[in-house]
Amino acid sequence: MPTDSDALILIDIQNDFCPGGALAVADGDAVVTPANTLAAHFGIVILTQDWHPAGHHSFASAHAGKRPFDVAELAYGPQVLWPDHCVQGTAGAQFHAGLAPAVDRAQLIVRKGFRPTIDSYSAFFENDRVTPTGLSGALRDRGVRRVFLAGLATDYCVAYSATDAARLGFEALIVEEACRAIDLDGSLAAARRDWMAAGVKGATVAEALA
Ligand code: VGL
Ligand code: ZN
Repeated sequence: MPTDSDALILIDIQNDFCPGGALAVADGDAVVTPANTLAAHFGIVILTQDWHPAGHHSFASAHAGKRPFDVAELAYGPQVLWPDHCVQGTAGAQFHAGLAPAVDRAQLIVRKGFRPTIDSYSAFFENDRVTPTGLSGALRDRGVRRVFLAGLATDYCVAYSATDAARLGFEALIVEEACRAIDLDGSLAAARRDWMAAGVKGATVAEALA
């Protein structure tokens, strides 16, 4: 059973990442049921919400001549350009309606990607890799030592969050059966290499609840 030093972090389970959404992840809504199952058994449940202003720099539409999934050089390095998604206040930015049980259990909702010129994949840092979201302090203040991560997308926001958690000294486990990937040009395999190198482990839903 999860203890007081365990937290569940549910990443970006929002309409725009689910089928029919602006940046739909194949089968993305399949994570909703296992996410709710996990949330029911963790005392500390934290959600992240991708939360971009209109015209955000990670949107291809903000760069003349660029198309979604092109890569641009931004001030902090290469950045994949996405379709407009998770714009603040839109239906696409809302959590999937089926996630309501987990949303009700959440102690904290971390919004990210709201600075107009910096994207944010990780729940801990903006993509400049130095601007913190505050989540690390929130976890430490609660006495958390181990985090289980699930949600969307495996190879971007889940992978970055888990890798940062491990680097920050938390034990980090990805519950892959409660994740789905974008898998752009081998991004899932690359993300898996990175998170394994950082010491991130995997767990099934059953193992997370055991
Ligand atoms: C995400 C791309 C852009 C994610 C967010 O949640 O994985 N991916 N914004
Ligand atoms: Zn985004």
